[in-house]
Amino acid sequence: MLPLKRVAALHDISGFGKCSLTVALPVLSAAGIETCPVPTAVLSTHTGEFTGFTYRDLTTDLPAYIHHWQTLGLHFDAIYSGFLGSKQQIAILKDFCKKFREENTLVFVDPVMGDNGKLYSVYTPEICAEMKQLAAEADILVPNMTEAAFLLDIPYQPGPYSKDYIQYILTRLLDLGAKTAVLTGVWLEEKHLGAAAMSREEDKTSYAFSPKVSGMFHGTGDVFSSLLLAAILNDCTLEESIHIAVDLTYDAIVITKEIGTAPREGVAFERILPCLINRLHLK
Ligand code: PXL
Repeated sequence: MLPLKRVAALHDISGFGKCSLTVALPVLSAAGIETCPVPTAVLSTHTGEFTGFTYRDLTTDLPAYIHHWQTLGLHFDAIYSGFLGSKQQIAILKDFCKKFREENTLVFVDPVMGDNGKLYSVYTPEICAEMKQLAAEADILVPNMTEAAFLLDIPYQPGPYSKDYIQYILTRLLDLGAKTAVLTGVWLEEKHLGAAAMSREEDKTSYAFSPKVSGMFHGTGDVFSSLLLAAILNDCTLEESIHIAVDLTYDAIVITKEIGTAPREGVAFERILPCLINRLHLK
């Protein structure tokens, strides 16, 4: 029997609204991957479309937490980062990579900062600057179009995009230092939305699209990234992985619309976990 692959997931945990760790843990576990959380903050809900949420920053707990893991000599196949609420937390993640990155450890960075051309309320230009440095160290960097604009210091374009523009953004993300860039929120025409990927190893751009569903659904970025990492760690190619992540994120959104829950409550990714297992041939 092959041993389980193991991921260290550095994200917040938001009690309600399905994002970050409440998505990463079940998605990666369903994909047969051992997932070890490093909770960066505990919130009662995520910060989008909710007010009055509680926010317990765990920054000061992290050095001892991480030191304990070092004493255990843990090995990770991937280090997965998402929402990081402060400059110090990004610095801690960089230090985590220094301590735990081995030759084959995949550093997967979802530079969660904003959406629809705007930064999330807790993000400052200072945090963005730190995020840029983290992006440079990523093996796989997964920004949406807003995050790419902030990382590259260019104005946000709402779309539709030309293939030339998408290739330009992807090339600039690789120039930042990332080895592979996967861009989400890509649309070339009104009816389809998806992702595009470019890697230093291959001289091509891959695209994956699904029908566009109207409305803004919270946490879809986290669902997409967790599915993408799940596929990559199950040895799918980059192109197969973006197709799996786009298709299943779309399915989760369609199911959520059918159920009729409020968009801020997150998407019903729970219903697509059996499909993920099928697509990864894990049965
Ligand atoms: O979905 C990204 C995310 C993660 N964690 C927290 C958030 C958000 C986006 O708003 O607020 C706490």
